Amino acid sequence: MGSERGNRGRFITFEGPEGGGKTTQAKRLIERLDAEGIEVLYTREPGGTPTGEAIRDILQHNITQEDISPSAEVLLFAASRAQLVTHVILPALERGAWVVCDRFADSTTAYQGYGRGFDIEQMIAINSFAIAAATPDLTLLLDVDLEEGFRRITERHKAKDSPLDRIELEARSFHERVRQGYLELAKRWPERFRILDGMRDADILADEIWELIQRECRD
Ligand code: T5A
Repeated sequence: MGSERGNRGRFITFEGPEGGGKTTQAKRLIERLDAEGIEVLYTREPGGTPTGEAIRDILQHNITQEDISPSAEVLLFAASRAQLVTHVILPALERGAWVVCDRFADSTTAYQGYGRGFDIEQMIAINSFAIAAATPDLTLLLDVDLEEGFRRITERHKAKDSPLDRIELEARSFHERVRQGYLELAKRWPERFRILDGMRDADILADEIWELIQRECRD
């Protein structure tokens, strides 16, 4: 994978349903890459730029206190993404740095497409407008069952004394469609998706991800 890309950095995304351990694994991967002396940047969606973080407050914390229409939701996620790609991801990749992104375009296809029921091809077209040349080299899908995922995020919210956010509060059937949707996307793009069992111990997963990175992303 690496040699075709010359000096461009590698772009790795973490995806999956709620509580799969994306942030935990993204941070572990960053530590290992850092220790190898690789310049690497962690970012997340929605967010990662001042505009993106403002959009995150609208989408997750309902700061406008206005009902967000489903189509506005799609476009706000896409706007946050376009900003992140232009100002953060592409400049980093072009100077040879690696980028690890906690959720990216596949989240819109999974959540707004499979979850909300928007046309899948339309979501993919909107994503491709927003991401331009920033297609991930590798997408790590942390698959987890809903009970375990929600047990984890509920505990995390309890520890931080924070409420579940707008999307976490969606019905169980919504989150089940999201999970299945991700598995469909992994079938559609087998060249970049790798499915990992997010139910397993975090240390074991971190080792498995590291092996995968060595095999698939290092020249
Ligand atoms: N969204 C996002 C859309 O609808 N469309 C889009 O286009 C985009 C980009 C973002 C929300 O926005 C939606 C999806 C989301 O609902 P967020 O706050 O950024 O939300 O958070 P998420 O990305 O959803 O992250 P999660 O809350 O799902 O958690 P993670 O990152 O999967 O899990 P993590 O690492 O934070 O771990 C959760 C807890 O579990 C423990 C951790 O210590 C932590 O307490 N844990 C484990 N426990 C046991 N075993 C393991 N293997 C564990 N790994 C982690």
